[in-house]
Amino acid sequence: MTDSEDLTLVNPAYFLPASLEESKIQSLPSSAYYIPNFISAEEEKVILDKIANAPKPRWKQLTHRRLQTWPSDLVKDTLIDASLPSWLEEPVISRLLSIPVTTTAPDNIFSASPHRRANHVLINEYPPGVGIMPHKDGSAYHPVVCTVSVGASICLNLYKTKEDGTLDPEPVWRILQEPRSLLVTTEELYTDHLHGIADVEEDVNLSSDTIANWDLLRSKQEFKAGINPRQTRTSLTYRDVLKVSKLGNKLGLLLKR
Ligand SMILES: O=C(O)CCC(=O)C(=O)O
Repeated sequence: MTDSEDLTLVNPAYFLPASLEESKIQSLPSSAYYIPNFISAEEEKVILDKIANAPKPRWKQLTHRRLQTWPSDLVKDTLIDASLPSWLEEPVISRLLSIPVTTTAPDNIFSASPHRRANHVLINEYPPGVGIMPHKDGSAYHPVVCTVSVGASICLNLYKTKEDGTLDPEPVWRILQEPRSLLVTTEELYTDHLHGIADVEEDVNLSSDTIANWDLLRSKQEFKAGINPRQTRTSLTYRDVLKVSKLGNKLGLLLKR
């Protein structure tokens, strides 16, 4: 066995389950899946470099957080038809489409979505102490979100609304997302629950009792003290935007005349 083969056994470059069912977060309502080694460390580095080297106007600066939208912002919930750059297609989209939801049928997580694939990626960068308010993703998208995390770990909180319609500020579930992982949320979890990230310098009280995907984590040992000191974490959220306008193509043709 060569040194590099040995290294691969200890720290496999990436690892995909035979079906998403194998990676289901059992303690959550339908449905969420967590794959800890969805991309390799090398692929993570390429993605981080591409994000860092994107043209400056790509960044939208919010008060504490900044984000990039690919291929573009939505206009009235509509995407102007355009391809994603190759570094957002490969390896993530082909891997998403390659994993069947169950081993008994060929369907993947986007088989029922209008374009049968993700056509939009939001990139959010969270420095330590910065999160995102509890929210729902809304009706512009097919109800499947695939989140690839890079750079560092972070805790995603899931919330319920109370009977009077107001937000219960105490999260009902927490999901720990490690760098290079994939989290897929669908169905009721997408439509009925809110998600958010706390504005904290460290995630605390992490254990098998408090983290829904504890059994699926790659590095439980890293969190055995129950703490995740935040470092800059970036997420890439892949979705299928329902309405796509070919307007961009028509405009392009007109300009070429
Ligand atoms: O960064 C994340 O994991 C969550 C991002 C998010 O909530 C969103 O894009 O709507």
